[in-house]
Amino acid sequence: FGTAYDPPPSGTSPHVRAARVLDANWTGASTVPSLSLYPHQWSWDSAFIAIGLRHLSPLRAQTELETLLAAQWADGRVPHIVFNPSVPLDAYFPSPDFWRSATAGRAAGAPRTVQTSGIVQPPVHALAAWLVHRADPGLSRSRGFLARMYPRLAAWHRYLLHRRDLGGGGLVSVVHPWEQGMDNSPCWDAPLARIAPAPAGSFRRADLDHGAPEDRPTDLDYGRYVRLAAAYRDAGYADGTGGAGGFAVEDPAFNALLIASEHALARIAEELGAAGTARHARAGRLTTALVRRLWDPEAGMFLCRDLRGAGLIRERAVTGLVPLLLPDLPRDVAAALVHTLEGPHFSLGDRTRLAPSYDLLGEAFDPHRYWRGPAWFNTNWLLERGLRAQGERERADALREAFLDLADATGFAEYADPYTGEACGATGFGWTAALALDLHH
Ligand code: 9YW
Repeated sequence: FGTAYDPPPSGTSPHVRAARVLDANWTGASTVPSLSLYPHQWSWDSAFIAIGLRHLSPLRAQTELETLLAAQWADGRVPHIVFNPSVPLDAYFPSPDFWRSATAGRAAGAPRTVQTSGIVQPPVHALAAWLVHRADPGLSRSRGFLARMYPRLAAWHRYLLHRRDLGGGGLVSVVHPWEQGMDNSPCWDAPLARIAPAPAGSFRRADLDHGAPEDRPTDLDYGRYVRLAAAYRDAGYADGTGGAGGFAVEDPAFNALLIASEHALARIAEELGAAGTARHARAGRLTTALVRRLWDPEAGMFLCRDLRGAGLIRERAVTGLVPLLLPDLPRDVAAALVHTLEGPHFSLGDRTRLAPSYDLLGEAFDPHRYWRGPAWFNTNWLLERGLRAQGERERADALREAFLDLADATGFAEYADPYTGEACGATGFGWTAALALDLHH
């Protein structure tokens, strides 16, 4: 932690420094998010990493996604972690012996040859596959990259749309905070409060061997994460009952990424000589559902919906700004999002140089604690893309500059204090380096 990353000798460029992080984290078939904290393959990390890797090695970028999708379950789910069998069990918690994918996930079609978790992460993969293809279409075609990826990506989206519409309103729900990817966001405080935590002594947090406790989720959070994951596992990872553990939330970023990926999948279909029309139309219907179910005009942003509780969760978090990514958002919605991004709650370009993960004025705001305030690089990359999609070129350029400065200055940190830019969490972090490379191009 912190010192684990040796700064390269001076004289190298930020581009070379970012490439070195990705080389160091490459295992031969995929890239770890962090050598110390996260020594396996993570689903949405790999998608972001492939988006950056395509500028260094289109072949490695294709392999990254192929390795992840090779661990797909027969029901279509793409697991949030693919475990590396050569990493000791106690290096990360929860380890394969907690998830027991091969046995507990048998009915859902977990793979036999590789061990995985049983929950999912945001579907950035079709978007990543399309961008990776475009980096070197010749190589992609000669390897049949898209032809092999397409059925898997289609099954992944089918799983989400058919098994995970727990609210019945056309959107996908997450059944665990780890699925949404912003683990301890204050958005989850209310839905998590209903979950009885697993006893503190029943598990051992490997993350605290590598991360400062004040930068990480609390033991109480972890107790609840463990309880929820164990309940889902013990129900055979079945989605029929809808959130076996009592947690079911419709999240703006998760659904916006699905929509962006559905548009990408339409382009992939067209590249393969099929029609993309039905997929574009489905993405349009999802966008309508997103606005209908999660847009809050008063907050000027999207909110999360708690399906087991009181409806919209009145916390402002960066997830609610990510739909900026969607070019077919209604104009007034897009304009309100830009306004909110620059207003007092996120203060982009004024008090903060990168958007914080959570409301600067929120009661739960903490500039160092994980997803409760710090600025993360993946969400800022999405916002940069969103500003560009909405024609906000100058704002996008400014965010791009701030991203590149801070990524390099922090040694490609996992996250940073949104006011001071101080590095938090791990350094030499995969998606930070990868997305910096992407923004260089
Ligand atoms: C965990 C790997 C993952 C990210 C998540 C982030 C964190 C903790 O690290 O999760 O133990 O899975 O919250 O978004 O994918 O970088």
